[in-house]
Amino acid sequence: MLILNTDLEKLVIIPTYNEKENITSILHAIFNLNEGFHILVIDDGSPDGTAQIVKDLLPKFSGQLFIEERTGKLGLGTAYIHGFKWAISRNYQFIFEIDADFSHNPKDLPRLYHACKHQGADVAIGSRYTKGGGVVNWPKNRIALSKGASLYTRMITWMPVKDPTAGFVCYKKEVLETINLDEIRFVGYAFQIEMKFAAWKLGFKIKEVPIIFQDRTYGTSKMNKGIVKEGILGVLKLRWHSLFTNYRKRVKNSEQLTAGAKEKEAGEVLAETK
Ligand SMILES: Nc1nc2c(ncn2[C@@H]2O[C@H](COP(=O)(O)OP(=O)(O)OP(=O)(O)O)[C@@H](O)[C@H]2O)c(=O)[nH]1
Ligand SMILES: [Mg+2]
Repeated sequence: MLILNTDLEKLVIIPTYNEKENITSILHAIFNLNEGFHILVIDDGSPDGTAQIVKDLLPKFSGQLFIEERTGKLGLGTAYIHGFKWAISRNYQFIFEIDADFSHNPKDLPRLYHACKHQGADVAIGSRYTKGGGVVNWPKNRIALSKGASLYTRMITWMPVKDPTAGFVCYKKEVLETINLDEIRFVGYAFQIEMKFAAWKLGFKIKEVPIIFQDRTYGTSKMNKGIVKEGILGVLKLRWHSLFTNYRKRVKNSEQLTAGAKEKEAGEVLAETK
């Protein structure tokens, strides 16, 4: 594995499972921003050949596009953990999560970056439920599930984040280095919730940037009952651990303690700015 020592700036991680209808367009949409985003695709052996499509594009986007292939569908959470470690080892300063299915508009990536780079955020969340955010085209039952999950998470954890299940996020490298990624074990919604919860508990500043979320037009959803169940139980587990065990200690990376986060109390959620 080649490890570069120079500081690289922005890496967008896209986890994929059967996204052949979306992958080419999402890669082009991000590169066409011309904002210097690099992209790492984490493909879990998609039977529809998503990985091959990416590999065919590698020469065209040499030095900006990368792929990591895993052998089976191991889940969104572990795909991101794999990508986070990859990004840290190459010294990327800002690391983004985005879905492949255009539910998140790539044009919003620079706004998430701006929040972290210039507005004091350590974590910027592309938020559907903050002022100015929204959801279009989603079936009513999905909106109800998502809003219900947000409310439930807030009630149980007291984390003041309006869209805790959001999968459109920018993390400063320091956040991902400080969290012990091996202790994050959830896979679906619960993974997204736990990453934010861990960052907040470790004292990092979170900012919600309003975005409009769209239902996917192409390909199929990988959402299932197991993911919902994991979310419901996972949130309870987080609360339990934070009340009765030393959650901060468990989730903090003991090898890479950063002075800044070391003694902080729970982080703040920054006020919305235009
Ligand atoms: N590598 C990898 N990627 C996955 C896995 N499951 C889902 N993904 C990807 O994660 C992203 C989000 O998955 P979606 O199926 O869109 O899940 P969702 O957004 O909760 O569901 P919908 O809103 O119904 O689309 C997409 O880019 C998927 O291809 C997985 O097990 N491994
Ligand atoms: Mg989706």
